[in-house]
Amino acid sequence: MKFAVLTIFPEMCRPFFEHGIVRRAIESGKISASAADLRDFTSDRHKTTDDRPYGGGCGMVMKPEPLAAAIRSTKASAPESRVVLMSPQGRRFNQAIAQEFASLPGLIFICGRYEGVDERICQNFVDYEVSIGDYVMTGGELAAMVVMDAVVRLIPGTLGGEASAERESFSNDLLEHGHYTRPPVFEGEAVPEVLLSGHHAEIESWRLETSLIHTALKRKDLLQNRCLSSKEVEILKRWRREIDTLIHGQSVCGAGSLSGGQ
Ligand code: 4GY
Repeated sequence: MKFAVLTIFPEMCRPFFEHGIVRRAIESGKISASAADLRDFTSDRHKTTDDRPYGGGCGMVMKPEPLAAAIRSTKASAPESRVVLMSPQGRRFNQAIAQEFASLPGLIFICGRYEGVDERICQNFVDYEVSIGDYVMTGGELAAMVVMDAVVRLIPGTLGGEASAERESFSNDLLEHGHYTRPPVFEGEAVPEVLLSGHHAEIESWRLETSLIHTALKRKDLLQNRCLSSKEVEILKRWRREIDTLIHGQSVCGAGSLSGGQ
């Protein structure tokens, strides 16, 4: 995977390339990453990358020529790369898009600043317009780093050590189960006993159960967009029975306990 970021602030990306999993992925040759300065693709002596909007109004627009030149220059050494524009108007980024991106040979990120990028670039040079959420930042650089970060860990061999990205949150559309490490008791809170038991099958079912219940409580929408396995249906029914028992126990104490004291 070849990542290229086109920006007027290439220095913003360097620390990201120089730490952690991303750095290791570069060192091991699993990915390459570069940040090109759009000013290097200007032809006037002031190295102008922005200009006033046609039709008037406040703010500035990124000029098309430096962007087009930078995209063409990057594609010359990575002709298979796709161009991604980071913008609040794009398709909302998620794990499925991260998977799709991870299978591509290269990504070229266009990072807008000011009021945005000349529409002719958006229409004629861009393959994907992607948003990381419904808010407006001062530039697309952080958004590009968010996308690269989610993509890099899906490239085989980049996570190193343990079983891989497959096992965890969102690969099965459930939230992660809780994680615990030493000490066994921290500020009066003990680690769930099953995790100390060494029973791998029981540990796995505890993990599935907590994942499912956390998802049901915090992100119902994730379950609604997904088929449940028979094991998962089983777990949810058991919880329903337990909650029913709890409610029944309350109602026999008197009608007032169910009405919430109003
Ligand atoms: N949200 N998701 C985002 C963003 C900055 C003005 C256009 C976002 O992806 N990018 O807020 N980008 C804006 C700044 C020009 C891009």
